[in-house]
Amino acid sequence: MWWFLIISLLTLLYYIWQKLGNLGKKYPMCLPHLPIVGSLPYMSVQDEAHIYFTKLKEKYGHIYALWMGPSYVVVVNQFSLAKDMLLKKGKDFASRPQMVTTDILSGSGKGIAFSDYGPQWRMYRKLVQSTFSLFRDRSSQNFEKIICQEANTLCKRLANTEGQSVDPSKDCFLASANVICQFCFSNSWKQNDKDVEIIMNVSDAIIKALAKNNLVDIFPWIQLFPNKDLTLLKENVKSRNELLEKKIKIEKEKFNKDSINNLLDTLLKAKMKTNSHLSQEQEVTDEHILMTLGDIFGAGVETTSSVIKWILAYLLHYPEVKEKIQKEIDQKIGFTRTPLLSDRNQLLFLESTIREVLRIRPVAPLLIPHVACTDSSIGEYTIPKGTRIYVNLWSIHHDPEEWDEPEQFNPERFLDKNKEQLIMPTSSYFPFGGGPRVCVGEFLARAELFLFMAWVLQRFDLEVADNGELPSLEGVYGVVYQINPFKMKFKLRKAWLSSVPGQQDPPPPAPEDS
Ligand code: 3NQ
Repeated sequence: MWWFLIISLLTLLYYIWQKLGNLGKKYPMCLPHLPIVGSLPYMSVQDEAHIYFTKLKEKYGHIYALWMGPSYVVVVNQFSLAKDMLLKKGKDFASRPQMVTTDILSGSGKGIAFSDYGPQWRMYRKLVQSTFSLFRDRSSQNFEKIICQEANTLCKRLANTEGQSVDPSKDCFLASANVICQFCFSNSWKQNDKDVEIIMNVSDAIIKALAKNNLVDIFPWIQLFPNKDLTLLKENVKSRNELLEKKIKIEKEKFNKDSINNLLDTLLKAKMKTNSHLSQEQEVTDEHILMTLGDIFGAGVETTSSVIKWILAYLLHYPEVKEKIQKEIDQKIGFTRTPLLSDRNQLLFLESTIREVLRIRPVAPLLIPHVACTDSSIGEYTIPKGTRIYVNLWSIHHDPEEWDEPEQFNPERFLDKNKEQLIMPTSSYFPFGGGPRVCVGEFLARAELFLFMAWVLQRFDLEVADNGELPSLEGVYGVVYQINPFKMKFKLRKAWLSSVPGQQDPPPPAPEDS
């Protein structure tokens, strides 16, 4: 009896202490929740997460909390709160949740996309950023040259389709894969190289498996039971790792510490520098190298190729937008030369269309989840250490308080009234995230989207497939917000053909040495 009284008294005192400790602290409104299952019984499964979280805003406001099983989660639906969290207090929220699926993908938190915030993450992030700077600044083999070479090859492949109804996925994947392959290894695959076919299929399988496994990320103990989707994820990640290891083994032979030309070189040189006296954290291991390359390769290919397909789909739905872009290309560039990055401040309709696609169909509608690495706050709301945070980019990019008719595809919202200047109508726009975890490949992604589209639209008319079907604009939620497969036709423009009568495609001129 005495024990019961003592335990009851201690529990009461703890409860009072908790309440007193929270006096004056304001927490986001929380969905109803039960022990163990959390808020899940009260949540709808009809809509995809980003749509459902946006609908919940009507009842719970711009920021609210819920329990995903045992995990306390906060959803941020408004740009000023997102800005506070990502930019003003970026370091407080720069960690990542430890999840079963991303642990499988990242070798238990190695690499830079899913690894925890700290000295080791900062070291690898700096190594990647220094390599990006190398490709931006040097005159030979810089990003612009590499992308133009791949754009030229892409256009030749599309010309060979001779106006048949084709799925653009493989060509878009190969073009962006070769750009990131140059960045990682200073070489590229040929179109019929079997490995690139395998990588594409494995990548697709991983993305699909990740989408099916969200329950195990909420209840990790589920992995103790037979789970075919998790087995599939493990098998495909194993294949991805083997393919990458094979590539690394071949390219490693060319390593010369005095001539650093790509990301693998940068990582191998860093490994040479780290020796036994350095702490475990500072040591560069082969697995960290593998996972960092896996992150950059996967992010570089899947995001860019996905957005290119969204742009093609929207231009099929809005042919008048495509016409305006082509008219602008014909006026500003013509057919005597191929597009360059310096044309970005000339081709305003193309640039505004790219921005609008990134708004209306963000690559990561909920970004990659963040975690509070210390007790902090978002706006006036207290956020305890360990809270998982979803930044609802979908809600932010479709906020009717910030965007005029947000559901409408309207690239000209990014142009001034005279259509002569690019503008940003609101700050409610984070297509590449923000803060310490901002997309490390933003510059490359924007350059690829612009150049690939400028080259394709200079040469081809885009037409719906022979079955007359337009692509679905619904999309499939996942680590990358992908478009459903579709077919279309690329037909060489008469204007292009008459400009180079009977000639082979002009080789891509060497862009101005920057
Ligand atoms: C990739 C494995 C590849 O086979 C499929 C695509 C994956 C999952 C990438 C992931 C890195 C990776 N393995 O480590 C990227 C990810 C999640 C895209 C998918 C990404 C991202 C970047 N910007 C916007 C959205 C997602 C960063 C890591």
